[in-house]
Amino acid sequence: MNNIQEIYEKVKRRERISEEDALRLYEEGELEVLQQLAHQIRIDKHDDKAFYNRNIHFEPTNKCVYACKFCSFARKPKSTAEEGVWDFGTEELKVQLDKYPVGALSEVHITGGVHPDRGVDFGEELVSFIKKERPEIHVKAFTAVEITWMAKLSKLSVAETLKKLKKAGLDSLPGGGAEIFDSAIRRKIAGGKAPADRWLEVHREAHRVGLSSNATMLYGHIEDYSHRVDHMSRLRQLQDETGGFNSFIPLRYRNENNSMSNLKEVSLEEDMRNFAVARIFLDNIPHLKAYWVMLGVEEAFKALDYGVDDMDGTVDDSTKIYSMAGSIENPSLSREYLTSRIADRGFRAIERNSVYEEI
Ligand code: V47
Ligand code: SF4
Repeated sequence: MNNIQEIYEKVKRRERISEEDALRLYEEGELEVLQQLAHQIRIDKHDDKAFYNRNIHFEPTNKCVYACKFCSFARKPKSTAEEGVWDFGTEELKVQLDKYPVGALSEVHITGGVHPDRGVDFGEELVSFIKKERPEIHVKAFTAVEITWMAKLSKLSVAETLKKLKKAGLDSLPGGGAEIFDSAIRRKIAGGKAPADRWLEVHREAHRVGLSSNATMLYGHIEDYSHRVDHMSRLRQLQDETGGFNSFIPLRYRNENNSMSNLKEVSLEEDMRNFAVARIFLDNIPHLKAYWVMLGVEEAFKALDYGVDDMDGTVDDSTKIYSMAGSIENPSLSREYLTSRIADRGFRAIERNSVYEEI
């Protein structure tokens, strides 16, 4: 087994590190060294660019057939409007879109609860509605868990479901639903939802039909470092095979209003360590995203020094998933603010589209 100095040297030579190496970096790596290594890798890949986009989220429903223990957002399918449940369709989507003049948005991100009665037809309806109203907007919609459910309800294969959605205008898949792939941990925190192999298979199939995607990792709950390494390793393998992932997004577990609220949230230092190790280990996924809505604005800017090159987007107060879990209320950042704060930290703010072409 390599000692920590040998692993540092390996990283400096840009050799791929093993799972064992990554585990050792988590356990024994000095934060300052990890920071320097991750930073050099991000500079090699992206120079001093820090990407963002102009996006909103649309969350069609918070009804969900699953009951993940970390989730503060979902409600039981039979809950009533008085209990805070919503079921939105194209009418509400139109109200959202109409708030923005043409050209003011480049992406709509759609995700929500797994609705008991909504199959692929509903997905097609939402996606094609956006394309009809705003053909220039990139539609990044439906996690692998939502796709799996739609396919089941509509009695279609995953490939057929993805092809139908793509034909309706779907452009890419978001990275949600990945949580943590290890089966024992996943079973404990994410109940009966799509297992790891299924999540990976949906993304493999998406890449095969020409849809790129992102990948997340929910960390800082009951997993240990070996589970994080296993998670990233499975993503690295799939990326070697398909090349279809655009970005990796670590999501720190937030502990308000859910069934695991007894757990403490991890520290800022732990977040930074995690970003740095992810940047070093995932040598084949081009972008590393700090989703400021979840992480906190200051924390996300800080992460730019630890390998992160992407801040996600303006968001404009359009998501509830994180505020319900204890994160920022009414999350919204202006382009001007993002740009000037990124510059303050010594990086160059670059507006991108959803597949990281510069605008
Ligand atoms: O899969 C839910 C996470 C994800 C909590 O692809 C929680 O660009 C922390 O995937 N604490 C959905 N995390 C959001 C998501 C996402 C977000 C931004 C950008 C992209 C992208 C994808 O939210 C879920 C789950 O892992 N989540 N509850 C919580 N209490
Ligand atoms: Fe449902 Fe997603 Fe929440 Fe799990 S994380 S309960 S699948 S909305």
